[in-house]
Order: sequence, then structure tokens, then C-alpha cells
Amino acid sequence: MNKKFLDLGFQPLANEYLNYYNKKQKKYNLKIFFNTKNKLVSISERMSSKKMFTNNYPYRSSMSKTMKSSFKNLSKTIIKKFNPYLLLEIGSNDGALITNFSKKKVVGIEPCLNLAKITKKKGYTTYNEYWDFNLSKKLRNKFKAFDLIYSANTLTHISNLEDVFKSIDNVLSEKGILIIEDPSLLECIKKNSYDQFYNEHIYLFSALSVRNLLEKFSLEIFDIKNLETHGGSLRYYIKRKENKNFKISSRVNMQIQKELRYGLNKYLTYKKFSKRVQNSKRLLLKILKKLKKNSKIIGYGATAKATTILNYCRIDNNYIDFFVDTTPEKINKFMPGKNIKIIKYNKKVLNKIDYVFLGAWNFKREILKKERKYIKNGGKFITHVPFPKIF
Ligand code: DWN
Repeated sequence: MNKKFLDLGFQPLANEYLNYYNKKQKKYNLKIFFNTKNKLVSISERMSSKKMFTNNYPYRSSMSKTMKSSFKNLSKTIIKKFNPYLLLEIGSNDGALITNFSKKKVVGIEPCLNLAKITKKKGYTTYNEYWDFNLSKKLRNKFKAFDLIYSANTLTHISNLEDVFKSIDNVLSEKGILIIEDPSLLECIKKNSYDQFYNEHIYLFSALSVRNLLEKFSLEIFDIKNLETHGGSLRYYIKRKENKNFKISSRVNMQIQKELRYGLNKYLTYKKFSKRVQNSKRLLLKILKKLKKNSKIIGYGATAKATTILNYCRIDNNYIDFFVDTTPEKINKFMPGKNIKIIKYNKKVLNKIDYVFLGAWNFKREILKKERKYIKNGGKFITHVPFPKIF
């Protein structure tokens, strides 16, 4: 049974950056539910993939050093541990992972044309299609099977999870390994990072819910790694149950126990989280109101996550003058639903800025390192994670 625990108000599509501010930009009511049976957390209203993942999708994995090096390290691990003959990446974005492999050994699936073009241009086999059973049949005919399938921050973006795993099952070889990576629900709840909820994040996975989802396909998690990326993610290593080549690591049970101890299996935990989110909104607004009287505040990192915060807390250009970002596709556009312009990042942009709201708080370390001079000159940051504060 699906039980509602959080209402984040009316939200536009998180990655719909318009060229002008449109007061009437289409919005939907973002509500979050907990399924008491399979422990899956999901959003209420589902947009079609075609609406969300367009031919001009603005998110690029290669835009941060942190992500680039995470993918590089993972590719080394994959080669060392599994040495796959043929790897499939579902949601290859601009190639941050696949470009670490030989062109003959990888196939990318990327529904956004602007991103698929980038890897195609570099000579990587890329299917500009949405992941579904029809595509898996096409791949089966052409490649037979893949001995490694990888997908980061993609499966949680597809509404029909049954079809997702059925399609994977169709092309994963007998001894094949599936690696998936997504933000961790436990970390989101612990950090009060409610901005992980927006239209693209249809689900927020936990080890508990992933284990339940895999059951039907005779797949099982045999290892889990906690990652710092995207505010705390989990990397799940998955195999067919009948594949005895890999022992189940104690880390799997440790993660499940951690989640149970925190109460991720109980509705009450989510209700408490909802209260903390409401407090977080109040406190953030209090801080911004106080600071705005005598100072200039801007946003850093025009993230999809920031869309949720701005629209839930009703923060507009009365508080934040503009956002800075490095992604070409976002420059000179407006934060979805808000009259806040995004300008191109340059080294001098923080001069004369008193406070910087961290839209990309998940890259805090990378950003603080980059902005040492700003900090040295007395510049301050504002974050809402794990609770609103100035630092
Ligand atoms: O799942 C998803 C994740 C992986 O990416 C997608 N649904 C959408 C997107 O979410 P996001 O926009 O919240 O992701 P990020 O990775 O937190 O976005 C970081 C943004 O900040 C990018 O627009 C790049 C920008 N940035 C910057 O301007 N300067 C980032 C860094 C590190 C910087 O120094």
C-alpha cells in the first residue's frame, strides 16, 4: 500500500530551464509516497520519459571533476574485477563512463539526442533510445548478451521498473554482472536532503527496496558500496541467483541492517522526515530574510535539486540575485519556475558577493577547494544540508 508522507507543493520540471521567465510555466503537485509492502519510495505524478529526457537535455555528467574521477575509478575496478568482454551502459549521458573503455567493448544507451551525439561523434556505439523491452530485443539480436551492465542515476528515472528489470534480464549473460548506482534513500533521510525529490527521481532506492525488486527476476545483490557522490549513493553489485562465482559480501546484510535500524521499513520514519523538511524550509527562509537586508546572495550550481528547494520554499529573485553554473546548456536561462537567471561561471563572479547558496551542495568539497580565495576574503556559503546554516 502506498502512503503519502510529504507534499513539496507545485513544481515545474526540474530540468526545464527556459530562455525567459514564464510565470505560467507548467507545474505539478509533487507528493512523495512510501510503499509499505515493497518499501519503495516514489513520487506521485509521473511525467513521460519523452517529456523529461528531451533532445536538448541540460545535465552533463562530465561537468564536475568529482564525477569524472568517480567514473574513471569505477572503470578501472570493472576491468580489474570483472574484465568484461562486452559492457552495456544504460543512460550513458555524455560518455563520462564509457569513454574510459575501448570502443569495441562498450555500447551506450542514451535517449537524449544532444548527449548521444557526443559519444557517437567520438566513435562509441550509442543507441539514441529509451530503455525498454523492445530495445533489449534489438540488442539481443545484435549482441546476444552482455557480461556487464552498468547504470548510474537512470533506473530510478524510469516509471516501469518491472519492464526495466525484465529488459535487463533479457540481455544479461548467464554469468553476467549488473551494477547500478543511485542516491541512497538512507542518506537522503539522514541529511534532510528533500531536494533529491523531483520529477526525474521517480524512485529513491534503498538496499531494502532493491532487494525486493530483484526477487522476481531471480537476481540478487552480492555486494554494496557506499559512495559520496550525489550526496551519498549506493552502488549495488548484482548477479543471477544461480551464478555461484561470487560470494555474497557481508556488506549487503550490514547495509540492510543499517536501513532497518534507521526505520526505513516504517512509515513513521518518513512522517518524522516530513516534519524535519517543513522545519528546514522555515529555517532557510529565516536565514535568507535576515541576510538579504544588507547583503548580496547568489546561488552556485543550477541543479535539478535546487528547483525543488526554490519552488517548495518560494525563493525567488527577492532573495537570490542569480545562479552561476558551468553547464553551457543552462547559461542565460532561468531557474525552472523562478525569476532567477543563470549566468556563466567565471573566476571573478564571486567578487562582491556576500553569501553563496550551494545549489550543488553534493559537490561541496570540490567547490570549496575551487573557491578558496572567496572564502579567504570573507565570503560565506549557505546550505540546507543537513539543516540550514551559514558557514
Ligand atoms: O539524477 C540526476 C543527477 C545525476 O543529475 C539527474 N536527474 C539530474 C541531475 O541532477 P542535478 O542537476 O541535481 O545534478 P548535479 O550533479 O548536482 O548538478 C551539478 C550542477 O552544478 C551542474 O549544473 C554543474 C554545476 N556545477 C558548477 O557550476 N560548478 C558543478 C560544480 C562541481 C561546479 O564547480
